[in-house]
Amino acid sequence: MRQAKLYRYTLPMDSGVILRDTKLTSREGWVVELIENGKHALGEIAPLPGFSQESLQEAGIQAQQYLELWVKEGHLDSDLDECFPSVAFGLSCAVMDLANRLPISGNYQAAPLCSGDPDDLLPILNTMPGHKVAKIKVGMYEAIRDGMIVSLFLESIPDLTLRLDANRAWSLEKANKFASYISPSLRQRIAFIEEPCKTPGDSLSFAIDTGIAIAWDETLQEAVRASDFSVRSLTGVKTLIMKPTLVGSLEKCMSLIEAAHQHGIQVVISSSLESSIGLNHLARFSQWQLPNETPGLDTMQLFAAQLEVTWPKCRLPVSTLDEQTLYWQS
Ligand code: OSB
Ligand code: MG
Repeated sequence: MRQAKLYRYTLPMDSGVILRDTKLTSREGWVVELIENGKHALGEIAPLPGFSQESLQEAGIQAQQYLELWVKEGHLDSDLDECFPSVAFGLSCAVMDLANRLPISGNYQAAPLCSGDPDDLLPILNTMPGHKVAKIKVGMYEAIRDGMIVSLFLESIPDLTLRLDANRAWSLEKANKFASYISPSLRQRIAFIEEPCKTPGDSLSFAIDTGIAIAWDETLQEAVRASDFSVRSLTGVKTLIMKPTLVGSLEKCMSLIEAAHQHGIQVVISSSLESSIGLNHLARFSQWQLPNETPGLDTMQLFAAQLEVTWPKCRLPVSTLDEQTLYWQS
């Protein structure tokens, strides 16, 4: 006996979440539920506005087609990665979980994300056990101010490692200006800066000129959309930021991770603002495939509610799937 359900959810966001210049007041997406022989598994399909190419509606229609096939045949016949990335991700999570192929234990160790006032980070860092690593968004204010803040953090907390994310904000000149405020002896405690410059070429020049390691986020997303993509084209960086909702199925993510490691590139699993359902799958996937890498999943704090399952230590109210819209069921 097989059954499938497709829920459509809407969750309120914390006030002031800005995504590519647009305020995000709520997050919308789909949750698939697979039921077979009394066992249930969930998967989240949540295209991210401004990042995903597919719309919420397109993803839902495609998900329903694949679910109809699954109920009839018991498997997802064709190659999942012919689906939209968000659909391939969500369906693969549900299918893998149902088959007990996605190990239960997750990596919930967070690199606390600071996108506003860096002073908010200090109390969090002071209570962090073990290795201190945090992520700061830069490029939103003056490059000089960013440089001074990063330098201050590294100087005042000697066991701190920082991940930075500039989201392609700077010209090569501005990026170098930023770096000039960070003394060379502090630079190796910047684990990486994601996409410092407007173009990948300038980001590579920045890395060579400053000795600060860089990571691809947007560049990886653009590359996987191309049909003739190869990880070889991404060399020159230390790290790839992998957001599975924007990449595709867990199987596709695994083959990319393997190819990246063969080229000596690290991979960090990161969120695309999934609800607590997708976020838990990402934590489990990261622990399974990248047991020594802290994932970039500190995004529950951007929401005003969790969905159906809880995220460790998160005190936000939990909205159940019953409270959401059951859009389709077999
Ligand atoms: O700027 O990298 C981004 C989440 C959704 C959309 C864009 C971004 C993010 C994150 C996720 O930063 C958290 C992380 O990568 O640590
Ligand atoms: Mg980024």
